[in-house]
Amino acid sequence: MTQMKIPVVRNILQANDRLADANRKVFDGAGIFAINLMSSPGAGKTSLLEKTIDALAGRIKMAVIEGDLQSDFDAERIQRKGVQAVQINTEGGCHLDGNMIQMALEALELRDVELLVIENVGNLVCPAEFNLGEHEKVMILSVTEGHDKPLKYPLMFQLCSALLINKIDLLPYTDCDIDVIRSSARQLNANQAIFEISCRTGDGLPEWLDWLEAKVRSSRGK
Ligand SMILES: Nc1nc2c(ncn2[C@@H]2O[C@H](COP(=O)(O)OP(=O)(O)OP(=O)(O)O)[C@@H](O)[C@H]2O)c(=O)[nH]1
Ligand SMILES: [Mg+2]
Repeated sequence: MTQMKIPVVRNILQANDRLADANRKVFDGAGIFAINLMSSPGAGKTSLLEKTIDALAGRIKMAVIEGDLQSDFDAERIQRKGVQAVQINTEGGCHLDGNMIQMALEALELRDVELLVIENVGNLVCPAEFNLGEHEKVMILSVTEGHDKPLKYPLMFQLCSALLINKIDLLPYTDCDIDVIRSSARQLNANQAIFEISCRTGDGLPEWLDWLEAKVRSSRGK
């Protein structure tokens, strides 16, 4: 039997990087600071956005792209806060990619927007592999997920410039050791900013907001 040569698409990620570069040009051209917000399902991404929107109201104009397999629940939550939101449904896809963001940008009014947050699909693995053109990757780990997660799922921790440890109000009910999360995360990424927060009580949010505001302002100064 003669064997047919099988064509192999070698680098999906390379093609994605080209789209991400194009998105970055759009962000930079419009003076927008863009964040790719990632975590496991339910760690608190939309809750953090709701708190952040309230805190920055009147100071920084925001827009949000929401990524989910199905539903527009999260985009509705953002719109209820008075912020422009576009929902991407990946219909089974476990992460957002550059092409999806390119399409979502067409549906947004970018004028005057200073901060764009892209809430990725809830997943601790694949979203980290796909650049979207963002300026910073930010992640949340909630204490209910366990302190072993940085070393079990290292890539996201390696790539994110900020790690928010959320749901610290639940610490008394878990066996989570935050010092273990901190030291493992440091081992993976020595320069990462780490915040201990509760979106329920508001603890730790001022430090996160200072970090975020400083990033937006310094990107505008460039
Ligand atoms: N106790 C407690 N619950 C929280 C906290 N932050 C978020 N939650 C709850 O956790 C659940 C999930 O929060 P979401 O903000 O929807 O999480 P998400 O990461 O956006 O979820 P997906 O988009 O589905 O991946 C909700 O019931 C929130 O009320 C917190 O700091 N403490
Ligand atoms: Mg959400």
